[in-house]
Amino acid sequence: MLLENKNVLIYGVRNKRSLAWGAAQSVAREGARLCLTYLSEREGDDVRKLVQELPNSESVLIVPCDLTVPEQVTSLHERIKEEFGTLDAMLHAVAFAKKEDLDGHYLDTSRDGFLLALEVSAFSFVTACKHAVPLMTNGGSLLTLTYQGSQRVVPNYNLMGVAKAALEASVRYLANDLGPQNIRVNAVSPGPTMTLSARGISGFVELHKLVTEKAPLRRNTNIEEVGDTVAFMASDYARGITGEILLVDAGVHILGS
Ligand code: IMJ
Repeated sequence: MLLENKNVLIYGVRNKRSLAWGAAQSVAREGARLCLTYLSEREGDDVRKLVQELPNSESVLIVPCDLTVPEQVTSLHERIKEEFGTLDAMLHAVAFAKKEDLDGHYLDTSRDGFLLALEVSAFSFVTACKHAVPLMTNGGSLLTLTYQGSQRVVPNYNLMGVAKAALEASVRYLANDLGPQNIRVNAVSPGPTMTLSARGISGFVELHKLVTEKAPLRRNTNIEEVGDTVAFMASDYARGITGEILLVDAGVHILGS
């Protein structure tokens, strides 16, 4: 088991299709002790139900936490310190932009929408890292999820592309800050995946179909393979990797058109 005796914190499980849920399953299977967070009480009920499917479900810590509310982040980490003592890995699978900012022209982005998307999708990773670091006394692995729309123009990704560019640059600066403490900082970048965050986005279904036809592996990315990559990146097998944006996209990124 890759993660035996390791403690892992995961933000962003919402339902069984969540990339964070794929990660929770892989990480639990590899023997880690888990803490999962949720936003609202309703989502808390859903997460508690999902967790029953995990091995050792009774030892999973489930705590409410909105990364934009400092007191909630502080009390989450107090709980983790009490229950786990230390932390070995953290996955941040959190993003939000207003629906109106994921359509039409990027030129029409409002100041409010911009600040919200960058706060929730990029600065929240800095917050999560800042709080995790004091518990990573034996080194650690800090992880986030990104998307290739940060580097290339993808129809309608718009403001999220800009937020993910800030997130990816944060990964590099944080990796440089924390390397001396043997804390690695990386992002996993999945191809288009059928999650709640992607369905309902205009053009998503068409893009999904195009990937099935053109991707070197002739299929889309699934949450299980992204989860296994997260487990690897959290483990000591990835001990030489930091500051990296790792694409897990069935090969789509190598294509020219
Ligand atoms: C999102 C928008 C436009 C194109 C998109 C996506 N493509 C993909 C996504 C091609 C794969 C999904 N993605 C990578 C995201 O980061 C999604 C973030 C997101 C989604 C929503 C939908 C509902 C809402 N706000 C959101 N904020 C961020 O209200």
